[in-house]
Amino acid sequence: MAAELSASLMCARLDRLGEEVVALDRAGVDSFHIDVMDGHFVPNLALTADIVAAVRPLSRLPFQAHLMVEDPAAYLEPLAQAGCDVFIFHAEATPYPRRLMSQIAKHGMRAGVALNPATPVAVLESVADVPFVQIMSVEPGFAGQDWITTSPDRVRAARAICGPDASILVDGHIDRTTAPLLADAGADVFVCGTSSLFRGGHDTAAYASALSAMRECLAATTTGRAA
Ligand code: S6P
Ligand code: MG
Repeated sequence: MAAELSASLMCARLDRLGEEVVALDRAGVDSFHIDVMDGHFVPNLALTADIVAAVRPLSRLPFQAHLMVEDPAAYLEPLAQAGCDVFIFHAEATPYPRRLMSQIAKHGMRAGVALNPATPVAVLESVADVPFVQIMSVEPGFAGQDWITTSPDRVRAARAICGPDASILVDGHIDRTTAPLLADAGADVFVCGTSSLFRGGHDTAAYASALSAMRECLAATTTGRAA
């Protein structure tokens, strides 16, 4: 299975987000990662459904929304209307994950469940047939943080619970050092932010070069799962 490299749009140049989406699409990203925050679940604010709607016509690639909010259900309608394909909520934000997953499906989106670093991976056992899991490898809320070194162990545990067909996304300080460790543990979707994709220039050539470096390091992983 090929690794999916997802561009974290909150790390792009926000003063010209449309141009950034076009450049990233041309450079070969596989999807866009949209961080949505409410200032309560995490002490920050980020992107919104209106911003997604504004740039959505510029790419046919999947848009995945990562909901760092206290009431994810309130964002279903606006994000579905804006054109999001994947809706990833935090397990810590709802006591009724199955109900929310069914609401996400009714809105035509694929559901994903995200776990904060302090949340036991075993909570996934109580949500049957989780098709898409996101393991945070930093505390949510901010880009540019150091990664949490137990993250590969958490990915391994999630893979054991969710099985070979689930998608396991990792988010937080994904770079050429951390991505192979996470891939070997069973991750196959990698959020690329300031640690990998947005380190140099903000144009198609710079992004293509950063993506190629990421694919090269993932191709060398031992499991071959994400190569
Ligand atoms: C963090 C957010 C992430 C970041 C991304 C940044 O709360 O969920 O999606 O945007 O992880 O990447 P980096 O390489 O700066 O950690
Ligand atoms: Mg995120």
